[in-house]
Amino acid sequence: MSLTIESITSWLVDIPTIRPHKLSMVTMGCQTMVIVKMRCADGIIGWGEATTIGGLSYGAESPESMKITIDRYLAPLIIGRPLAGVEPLAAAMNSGVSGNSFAKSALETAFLDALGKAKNLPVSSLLGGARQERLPVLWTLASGDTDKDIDEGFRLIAEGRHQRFKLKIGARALQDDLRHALKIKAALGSDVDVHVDVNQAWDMTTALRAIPELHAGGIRMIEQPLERHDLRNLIDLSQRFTATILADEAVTDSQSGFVLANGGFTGAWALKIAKAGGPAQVLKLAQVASAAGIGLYGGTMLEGSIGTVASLHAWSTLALSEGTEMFGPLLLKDDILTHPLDFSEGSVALPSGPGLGIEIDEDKLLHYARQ
Ligand code: MUC
Ligand code: MG
Repeated sequence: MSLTIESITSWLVDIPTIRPHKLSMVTMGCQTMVIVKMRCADGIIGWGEATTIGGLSYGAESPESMKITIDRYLAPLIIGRPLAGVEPLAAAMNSGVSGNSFAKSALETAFLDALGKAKNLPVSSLLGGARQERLPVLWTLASGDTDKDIDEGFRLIAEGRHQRFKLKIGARALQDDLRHALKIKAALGSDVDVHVDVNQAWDMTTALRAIPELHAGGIRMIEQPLERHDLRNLIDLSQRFTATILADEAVTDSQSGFVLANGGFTGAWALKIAKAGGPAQVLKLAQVASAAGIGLYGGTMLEGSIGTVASLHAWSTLALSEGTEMFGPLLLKDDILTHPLDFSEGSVALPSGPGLGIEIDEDKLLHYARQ
């Protein structure tokens, strides 16, 4: 069987968030997803998604640049190629386009979806096989208001939806951030795991002051406290404190992971398919982590359902010491799937059908697509 890729179409899809989502560098009121449809021979369709956070505030690719990269540069490199393994696809994309891992991730996802449908296998089987059918999912409390965050946390616990939370800090003065995080942790209680994500907002002096206070207040894990290139100090923090240091912006793919591991980093890594170039590429970073004894966390770029499911297929093949944050679709007011994902009791079910195992509502996709 030699099915080929026949065409690639992409759309910019804007869906509002259910409430403002406040990070250290941006407040989001809407998420923009680049949705990719890959048509292959025999009518097989693969879907993919490239998504970032806050335009250009998180990464070096904007939604608009991802669409142009896909349409003008990546699609011509892969149209006409066979639906075979992902490595020749990655080699073809890398031969003509450097960087741009977010755009490449959408195409690797669409390719895996199509290949899985052609072989009647779920994407997790193409990636090594699922070890788990449900994955744990935390929720981020990031309304920007301490009391609203506490109410939201209690509501989600009462509804049985999440038992674990992440807080976004770094936008305010340190004392205000400490008060905010410690008040939420104290209110939710000792049974509820809470970690903070600083999104690069601190320098080393601030981190040395803040981490012991947060840890003493029961906050077990500190995500990306320092600027992404400050690897020397990130390694130092990971060795100095018993609180787990979770690297996010500082670790993207297997090469950057190797540099951190080789330097003696001892914490955990937030894996994201977009940072690595796709669900297959990110597993190379996971291999570096397991060889180096570094913990793993299934990270989100606040993707919609396609990017979330693509990540879940990859995470299902791993032992994730720190769980996942794959709640992206729940932050959005609407979904482009015909059947939304099954989130309950602090977990999400891995779809089991061929490919990604999801069906797209194309009318809804076109409704939210930019003209
Ligand atoms: C990030 O930096 O981790 C993931 C969850 C969330 O609330 O924000 C993102 C980005
Ligand atoms: Mg983060």
